[in-house]
Amino acid sequence: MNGAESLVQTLIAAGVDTVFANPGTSEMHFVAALDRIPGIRCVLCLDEGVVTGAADAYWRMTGKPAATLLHCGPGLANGLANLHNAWRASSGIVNIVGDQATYHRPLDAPLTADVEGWATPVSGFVRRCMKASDVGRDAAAAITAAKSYPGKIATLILPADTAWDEGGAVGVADEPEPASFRDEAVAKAAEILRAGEETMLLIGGPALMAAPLHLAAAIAAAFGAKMLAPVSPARVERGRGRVPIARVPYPVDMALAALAGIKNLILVGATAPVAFFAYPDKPGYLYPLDCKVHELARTDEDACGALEALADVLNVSHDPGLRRDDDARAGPLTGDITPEKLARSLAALMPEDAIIVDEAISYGRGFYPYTYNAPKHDWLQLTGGAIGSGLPMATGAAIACPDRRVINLQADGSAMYTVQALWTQAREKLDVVTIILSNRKYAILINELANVGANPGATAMNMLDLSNPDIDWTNIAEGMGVPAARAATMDELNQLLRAALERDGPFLIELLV
Ligand SMILES: Cc1ncc(C[n+]2csc(CCOP(=O)(O)OP(=O)(O)O)c2C)c(N)n1
Repeated sequence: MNGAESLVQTLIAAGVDTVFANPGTSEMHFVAALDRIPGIRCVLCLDEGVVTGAADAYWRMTGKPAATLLHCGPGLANGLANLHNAWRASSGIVNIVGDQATYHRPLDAPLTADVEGWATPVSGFVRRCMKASDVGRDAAAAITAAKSYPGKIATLILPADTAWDEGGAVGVADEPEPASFRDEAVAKAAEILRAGEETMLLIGGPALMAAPLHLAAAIAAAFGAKMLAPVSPARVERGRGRVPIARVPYPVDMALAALAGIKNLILVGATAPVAFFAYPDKPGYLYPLDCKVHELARTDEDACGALEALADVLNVSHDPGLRRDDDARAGPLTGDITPEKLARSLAALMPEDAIIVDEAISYGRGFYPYTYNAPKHDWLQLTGGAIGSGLPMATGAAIACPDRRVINLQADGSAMYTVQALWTQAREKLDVVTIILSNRKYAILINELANVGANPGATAMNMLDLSNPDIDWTNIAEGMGVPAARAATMDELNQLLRAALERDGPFLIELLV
């Protein structure tokens, strides 16, 4: 057995059965081992940003790490922005980077780079294999790290000779212990809630799954507390029968208003809310100056367990009786396209158990409330602000959940970063409907110019304009094997969306907004 074969066997033994790949020469023995040993689905992606974004969503939907296959430092570097988003989402990924052979590295050949230096800021684990006989052990350590709560990016650097040399041995990954929570934090949260001051629970991470969210809502209702989710959560289970939770608004003034008057902020698997950026004369923290912040569970602690314990201490029943089954699906709507109508039509037409991948940026700000009563679904978002995650995440979510429909609400500017994902969707015949919100500009940045107090002229506005030439989305999609059509009214959209959700494979709708 060579080192590469021991790597593949170690992955399979630990249940890692999907690799998102963009290989090069130094990974050829890994590629050959994946070919010889059945058990891993290999998904070719035509840019590393697609690889890493897909692996991120795969974890978010399965709680199981996928592996990546990246080529040397520059391949990793191409994937860094979506690794940043995955790191912000606390996603577990076995991030495998092939590299120069150990004895070739000192020669400083052109692709030699500081792989560790690029990997470290987004990784919870970085290790370079030094000989074939260690590859299985190192891979097992990486898998264990990737699975450790709440999920980590574990970068394993695989020099070519450690892959091709004989002497490989299969490693055994651990199933890491679940994280714990602190009893004293639970007692303190109980005390705060009982005291009856204005209190808010900020719910993040795995506590945004349906069951813990119901429990949090029951606690909040029993003690008159408010609840919010962070501005960009990794995954929320929502829709009919589930707790409708709003997010901290993105615009600073709206966020300050949402948290005004709060005396106690209890963090449940979330961090204290801060503005995305600094703006002249606006605060960075989004809660009032006299508000005390308490960590019921840090992001690396078991937030769901902490909620269970808090409910026990407070004697709160697990059924909050808060379900909104009023079936207010006011749609699909017709006429001109507006964000509200789009969200309502989506709520009316989406099937049960859909996965919404939201990189709608400015156009999607208001989608959330209009989809509370949609059939139950998952909502995945851009977590780290590094745009270009939507199409890759839709791809990874569809690989993760082949029985579910994925709907990608996708701003056009962001889509252009990783548009190659469409090709993978076509090749893998994934049930993804992409709705391109084609406003032909960087609309959010036009607002931001005003927010920072800048006074734009023609040069500035030209840098935020995506027309001249207009991007032809239907041709782009079709050129990569994804059938596509354009909609300029709600009626056209409804018709296309209905049809797209009934057919097999991917479809793209360019929505002229
Ligand atoms: C990797 C990365 N590059 C650049 C930016 C800066 N940026 C933020 S939003 C944006 C434009 C988004 O445009 P689009 O996706 O069309 O959405 P819209 O603003 O029109 O809603 C840019 C370039 C970023 N956030 N991340």
